[in-house]
Amino acid sequence: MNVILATGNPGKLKEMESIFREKGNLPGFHLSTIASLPEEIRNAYNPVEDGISFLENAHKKVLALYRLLKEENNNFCMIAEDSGLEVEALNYAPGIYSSRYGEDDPGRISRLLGELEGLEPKDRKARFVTVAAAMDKDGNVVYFTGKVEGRIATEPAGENGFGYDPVFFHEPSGKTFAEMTKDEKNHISHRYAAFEKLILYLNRWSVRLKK
Ligand code: ITT
Repeated sequence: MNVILATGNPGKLKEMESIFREKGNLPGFHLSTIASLPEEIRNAYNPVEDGISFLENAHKKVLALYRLLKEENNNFCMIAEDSGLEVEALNYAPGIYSSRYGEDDPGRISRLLGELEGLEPKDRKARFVTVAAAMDKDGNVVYFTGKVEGRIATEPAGENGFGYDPVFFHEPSGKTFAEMTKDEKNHISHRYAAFEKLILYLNRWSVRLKK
């Protein structure tokens, strides 16, 4: 079975691939990305993220690819995720709008820091959330959620990761996600928590397929 990771975000893709490399012992499964699909499918893959929850948007992403691939005779499983940052003091914004909160990562971070200006650490609580979805060739879909708690730092620190990582301070580690190595982040992140469960499910699925 061809397991296709569907995301247009290179930071997410790197993390998803490395979680799959570590955990994805999936006999009979071949991991690939939308980059390996024929050009016309790649170009046509443009899910509209107008859902009102992470789950709905994750569903829209796998469904968009399913619609493009369902005529193919191959056995495949599509995997996508919707994720974002929820800040308590901002009524859980930017949430599902995290990628649209500003023009680019520096713009999004500076807007966030501006909104929280003057707030003490205890009032800067935030969490990253991921909802990962897997859909098979018959349109069956499963979802897994992962979260990680932290707070928004007063200024960016670190060069690693992507998105809001430079301002997401993880209390137990004493550093921001951008100050962590790839491996450190990948073992505590919201994405890891969701994909760990999803991969466990795929493993059980592959065992059943072999019976
Ligand atoms: P795809 O939909 O193509 O997967 P996207 O970037 O549009 O890519 P989302 O709609 O799920 O993805 O938006 C998620 C945004 O939340 C992402 O662009 C970042 O700004 C932020 N985000 C999610 N996970 C993050 C992480 O681990 N570190 C930092 N920022 C993150």
